[in-house]
Amino acid sequence: MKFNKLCVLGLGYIGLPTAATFAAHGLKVHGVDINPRVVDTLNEGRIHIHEPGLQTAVESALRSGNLTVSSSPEEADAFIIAVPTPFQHEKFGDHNGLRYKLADMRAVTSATEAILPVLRKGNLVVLESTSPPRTTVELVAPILERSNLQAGKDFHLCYSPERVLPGQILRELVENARVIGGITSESARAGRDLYETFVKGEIHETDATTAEMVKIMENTTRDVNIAIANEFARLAEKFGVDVWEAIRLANLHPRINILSPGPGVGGHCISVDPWFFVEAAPELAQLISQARLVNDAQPRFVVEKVKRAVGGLKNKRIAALGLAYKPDVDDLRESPAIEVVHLLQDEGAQVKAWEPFAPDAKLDGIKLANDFNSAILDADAILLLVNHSQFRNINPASLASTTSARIAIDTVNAWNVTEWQSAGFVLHRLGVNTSPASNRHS
Ligand code: SAJ
Repeated sequence: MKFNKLCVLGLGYIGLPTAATFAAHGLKVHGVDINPRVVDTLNEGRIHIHEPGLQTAVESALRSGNLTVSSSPEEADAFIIAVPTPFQHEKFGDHNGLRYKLADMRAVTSATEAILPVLRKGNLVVLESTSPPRTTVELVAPILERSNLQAGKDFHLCYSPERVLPGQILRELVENARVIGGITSESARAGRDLYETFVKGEIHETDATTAEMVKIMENTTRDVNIAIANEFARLAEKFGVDVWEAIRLANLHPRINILSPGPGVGGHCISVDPWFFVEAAPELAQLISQARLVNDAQPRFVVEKVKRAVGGLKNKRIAALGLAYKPDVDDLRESPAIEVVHLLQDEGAQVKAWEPFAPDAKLDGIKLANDFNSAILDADAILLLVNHSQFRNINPASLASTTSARIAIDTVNAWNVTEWQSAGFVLHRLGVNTSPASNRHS
């Protein structure tokens, strides 16, 4: 199938890079976002998110005339839906006392409805948003069929998950393998024809529900693996072991690859997607829900550690470094670092937070420091929550003269104990408890 014009609904972390990449490969792309601020920003040639290389890619797509942006869809050969599927914040499910989160599918529903007036015979529609199993068949197809066109017969319909890593989106969009699930094999074939425009990785055709499950399985596996790393950190603290050293040694085994503990699991993917399985089949997703609970409890574990390190939290001044959900990105969604700050404040600590990638972020109940120096100046303790390169590269010897703090707490294994100690700091690390008696035989 040949495509000349594409309409991309949702111009966020996935939709915008996808739109720009298709435009760079010669397609006419019309990008749609319901947020007028996003549309205005793009039409002024700027972007509203931080992603390496994206500003340049979008600028040249706009300049070439291949990319246009507005708030409503236009007729096209193909439509890609790349809108968020967060979880609901007010409503929860319940299974034998297990409170689980529910997917909020409103954006997928309204984006699909927005296509209806412009859907034509022979079109291809692709859902990219991570969605609970059977969404393409049971939610998207019935909405599109209100057009009196039949999915799989009059138009093609696919589910194709995005699997790119924030921070490396433009490269991974092109290089990663891609799974394309069609509601018929002809639909999958049409999906392949579209993505072959730029995808250099292998393209695998399958059915739509398998493709949905593949995506959630990937992120669930990562979540479970991080949960066990976090549990190892807790166990290591109990036994007086350095978890980072233990993980390093265990990972020398050819079939073991333990991930890194940290302050918890955030972002809009891994902390959300496993709940889609739990919601769909709570009685079957027991390990999955337990892993979610372990990771969600990690900010509390960090706060207890800080409390011990500084001797109680009431009125203690804590400089919290990093609020993003992971290193070197500006994305604050579902960030465990933010949860840590809230919990510290609930216990009476005075927190000055600093996030270099989002210095102007507006966060409910959290006051951001004006800059790094004012965050640390009169602190009692410095708490590292995100392994941003610029924090990892801090020189403790120079830092010592710019802060009153002599206690530092590292939750991401970024700082070297010897260097920090020589600079006059007591460094506490997640997954390491220096107080139990030495484990070494003398
Ligand atoms: N984290 C740890 N320890 C680790 C690795 C990560 O605590 O060893 C934490 C991070 O700090 C962060 C969270 O987990 O808070 C998630 O970060 P991530 O880098 O693992 O993943 P995301 O959410 O940025 O991107 C994931 C990727 N999925 C997989 O690696 C299976 C990406 O490929 C997907 O495209 C993306 O989800 C998505 O959009 O679903």
